[in-house]
Amino acid sequence: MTKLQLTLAIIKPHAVKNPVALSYIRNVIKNTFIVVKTKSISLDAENAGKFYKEHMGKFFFNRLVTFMASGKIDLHIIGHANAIELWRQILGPTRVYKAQYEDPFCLRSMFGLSDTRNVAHGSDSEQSAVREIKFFFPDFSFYDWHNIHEEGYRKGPVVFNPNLFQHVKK
Ligand code: 3AN
Repeated sequence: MTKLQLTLAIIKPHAVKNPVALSYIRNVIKNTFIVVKTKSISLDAENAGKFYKEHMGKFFFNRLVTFMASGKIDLHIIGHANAIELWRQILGPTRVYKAQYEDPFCLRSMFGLSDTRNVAHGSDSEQSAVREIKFFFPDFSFYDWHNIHEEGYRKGPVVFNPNLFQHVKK
């Protein structure tokens, strides 16, 4: 069986505030991926700017940073053999109108409000996933993940703990 790849999923503020969207998205996540870590935080504008630093200077940067600092966000480290690509596929295209036209049942089509308020984030490469997971989970050890935990999650048995919103080894 292929090793579990990790990616970072971020549920953005407007989706966290919408109970229908949130429960739908959470069900998709927990039924499709191994949820390794979950936390809920409020991001300030300074840290939102650091997280999205590659977009600094773009016309939507201030809008994006203000939005990401406007309410709680949910962070999930999720695992799957093809986690990065699969989560981005479930999200759909970045731009919501394009998503609605091309892929009406993706999360961004169903719950996206605009190109900024486009439901959720997914890392776009292994390198971004490592950077982004370290950004939000500085204590997460990739060494321990690869050498101690990954095999147990992959081979199981694991159970889902709804209070933690995480899978745990039995
Ligand atoms: P993705 O999140 O699909 O990887 P990126 O990395 O190009 O897309 O953009 C990061 C975030 O910036 C998007 N999730 C979205 O919130 C915002 N964004 C991207 N393009 C636009 C745009 N044209 N107008 C407004 N916001 C945008």
